Amino acid sequence: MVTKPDVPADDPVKVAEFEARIANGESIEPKDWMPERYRKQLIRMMSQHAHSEIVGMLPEGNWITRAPSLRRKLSLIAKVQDEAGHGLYIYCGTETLGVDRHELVTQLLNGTAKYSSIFNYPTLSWADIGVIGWFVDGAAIVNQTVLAKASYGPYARAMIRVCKEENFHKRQGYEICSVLASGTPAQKAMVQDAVNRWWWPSLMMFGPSDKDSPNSADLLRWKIKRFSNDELRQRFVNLTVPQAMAIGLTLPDPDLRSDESGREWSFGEIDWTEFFEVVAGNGPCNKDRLAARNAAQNEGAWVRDAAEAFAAKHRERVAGAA
Ligand code: BYC
Repeated sequence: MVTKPDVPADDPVKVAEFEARIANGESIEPKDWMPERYRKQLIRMMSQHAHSEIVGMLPEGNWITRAPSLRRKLSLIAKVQDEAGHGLYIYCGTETLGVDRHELVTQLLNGTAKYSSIFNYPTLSWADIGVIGWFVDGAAIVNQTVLAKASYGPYARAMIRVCKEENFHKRQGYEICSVLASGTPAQKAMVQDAVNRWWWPSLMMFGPSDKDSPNSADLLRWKIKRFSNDELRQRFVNLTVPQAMAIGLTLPDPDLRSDESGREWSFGEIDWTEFFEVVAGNGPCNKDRLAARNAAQNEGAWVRDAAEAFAAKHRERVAGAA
């Protein structure tokens, strides 16, 4: 793994004490001393995660008005609303590290922050909503169940709640897929097409392969991450292949093979050029996503102004009464 030497060194005695706490399995809390690099890594990763939840509302929100039944519409609205909650929750967690969320949101809006590559792909059919729940939330669960044991307390606690909700999301997605897969030939073709388009981008969600992951060394040493990108990707593949088989869908990888136990699946080469292009802002929907977030920010200005005016009046009233 390569490393990123971009933060000045901390007092070595304090670092040794901190690392002993980590080795001991202790939870690090906001007021505890922490190396500057630990803080920076957490702000980076948590803010990207919060942005992903917020941008992640867009591909699915696109289908709320076109859901095929009232029941599907209700569960999709609930899911998208949950993602907003996750984003706000994780922004709060990030603020415990001494950063202002406005700064983070500004970085998202001006295109200097990253968010998950997966949300730069379009949702072309109703089946995409099922596949997002099944693959994207499924991948999120694999990743975030482990993050629920991360060394930073506020992040770990946020992940416990988030994972409970992601489980519901995954089930609703898999159920949509299983209904379509056992439906008419046209429905089955629609869900197979969605699987074909979302499979490889879902594997990319876990990040670059371990040898190209500059942040993993820090994150694993400090037990923010507990498993590497490749280990979690493998876990996701092992869980998902049998689920696809159970509903009669195929995954678009001619190199998928199981070992003798039938539980460990090897898979083909990921197109890393595509991944890095999407992360660099050149995916199919990067520009649309940022435009939609900026439009929402501008259209919501009057709400923020009203809330601030209300808070100022309240402060005046309290000061007047004192
Ligand atoms: N997309 O050193 P690496 C959700 C960047 S939300 C874009 O391996 P790290 C959901 C990475 O940031 C899902 N960028 O990084 C929401 C780094 O760039 P910088 C989001 C990516 O942090 C709504 C560079 O590549 N989940 O589930 O060790 C609806 C090198 O990577 C991606 C989280 O955020 C990517 N896929 O590992 C439904 C979970 N991958 O910052 C569902 C928390 C990597 O050095 N995050 N990059 O410029 C993590 O677990 C880790 O940050 C990652 C990456 C595994 C994603």
